[in-house]
Amino acid sequence: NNHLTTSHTSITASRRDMEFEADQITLIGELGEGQFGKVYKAKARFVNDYQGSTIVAVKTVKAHASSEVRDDMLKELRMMMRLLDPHPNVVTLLGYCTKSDPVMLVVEYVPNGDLLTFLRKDRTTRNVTYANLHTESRTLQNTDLISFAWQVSKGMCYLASMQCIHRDLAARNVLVGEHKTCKVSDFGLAREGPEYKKVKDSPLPLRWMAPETLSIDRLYTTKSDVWSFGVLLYEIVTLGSTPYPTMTAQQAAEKIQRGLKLQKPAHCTDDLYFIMENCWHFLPDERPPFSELSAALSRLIMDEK
Ligand code: ACK
Repeated sequence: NNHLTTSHTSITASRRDMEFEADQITLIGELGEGQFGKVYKAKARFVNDYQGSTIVAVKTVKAHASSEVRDDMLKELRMMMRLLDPHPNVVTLLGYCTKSDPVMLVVEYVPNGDLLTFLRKDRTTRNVTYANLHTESRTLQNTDLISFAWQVSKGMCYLASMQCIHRDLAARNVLVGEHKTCKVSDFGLAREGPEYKKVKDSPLPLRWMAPETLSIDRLYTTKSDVWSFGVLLYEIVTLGSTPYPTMTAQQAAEKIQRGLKLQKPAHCTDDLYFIMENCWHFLPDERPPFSELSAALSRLIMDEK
């Protein structure tokens, strides 16, 4: 077993050969700026015993990152290592390189960028910040949109079954692969255990957060992920609108704690809004599990056909 230790984190790999040597990885180009630092497209040799090279995505930590940021990345790594069976709707960890500085996290390359940008690209009109452009969509059909939602719910079913709370589920953290596959990504905020209390003060995705995670206790559960999933559904039907567009994030947060819910977007069907609304029950226990959301969404897909 590979064993990796820092001052705060210790990781034990149950899959062998996940540690890459730095010379097995050749960076090709930059994909963008992630939560911890740059994300690169890279070539890796010997991924999963495949004798050749495979295109991968490599996440690195900023050169001057604090030890806290480094630890967060190692936590993300530890979280991902617990997800032993690859799931088609979750970005798969292929390995890591902890001997290098910066530390590198090697994940499956997902070619079509994040879902938020993907949805917005499909709008016919530019510079629209708040409108439901569903019917003016260029190429995405209704079934595509519901399929995105269904796929994310499947990925979340898997994460929930592994006791993984994502804590930052949003369209920007879903990646789009070949054939419009959706993969849940960015476990940066993900923490182990059925419940996790937040201690640190870092920027928070307020518009996506459930009331109980905004309260002083900041209690995260799979049911707070369900709330965020409802907001993600809103992002999908509106082709990437920002939730609570007329408010600042702070204003939205205050109102969410007092019971505010997103209104039904124009062109959103009653069936789909019903699913969203269910995610926004004030009491976490009243929100459906991901398995139920998944079943409801697959019924909608059947109805479309
Ligand atoms: O929208 P994007 O192209 O998709 O820009 C962001 C950027 O890196 C910072 O997060 C991209 N990205 C992140 N993870 C991956 C991945 N596994 N495969 C491909 N692109 C990725 C993301």
